[in-house]
Amino acid sequence: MARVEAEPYEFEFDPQTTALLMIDFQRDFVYPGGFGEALGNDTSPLLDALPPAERVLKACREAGVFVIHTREGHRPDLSDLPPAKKIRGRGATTIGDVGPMGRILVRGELGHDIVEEVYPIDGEPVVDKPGKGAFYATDLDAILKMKGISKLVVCGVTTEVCVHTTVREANDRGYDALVLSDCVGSYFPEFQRVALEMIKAQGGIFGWVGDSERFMAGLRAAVGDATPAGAAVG
Ligand code: C5J
Repeated sequence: MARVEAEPYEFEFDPQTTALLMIDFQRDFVYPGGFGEALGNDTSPLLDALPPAERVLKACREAGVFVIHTREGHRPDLSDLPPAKKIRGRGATTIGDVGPMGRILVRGELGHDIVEEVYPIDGEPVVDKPGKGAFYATDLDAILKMKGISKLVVCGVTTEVCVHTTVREANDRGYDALVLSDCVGSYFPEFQRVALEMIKAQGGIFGWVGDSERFMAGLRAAVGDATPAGAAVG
């Protein structure tokens, strides 16, 4: 059993029944030129989450923790795009329109895919989701159940939107989720802070909040590792 210092209290997990959930680390959100920027946002806070998330991903792969990725996006014919989502924001460029990295949030386009830093490898399922929550209209729950997963360690973007929605959905389905504060990113620092506060409030009403270093220390202690404590993995 691994133990991670976290808030509101220690997060305990068995690496065999835990999954690392990497939420929507897509070019459309993280890089300039995508959907995030089309909505008027500065994407740099999301870029900051990438190096720690990359270290956690590497540590989980080395420890044999099951890794699963998600992408938000829609079919090329936009048949799964609610009209309300298409027009929300009244932007000049919206989902399905052509942007600098192809059609925005459309499956198969460059901008829709996951950034190189945390790109999936063989054996890591990628779940395509049309909504904010990763459980809505996807087979994520079925995959986790088949794997015997009961706990989630969560990285991704954006903190108060797809990460928060997914953690809430996971909580209602009986999963325990640990969100790593430095591995999630928001365009708005205030939303980042409050979103994390909300997860761990009231005794962990939606889950736990930790960080990459404390998580990797707990993982190392459980599975054994030649890497000295405190040293960066990777
Ligand atoms: C947003 C997401 N922010 N992945 N999507 O529209 O959080």
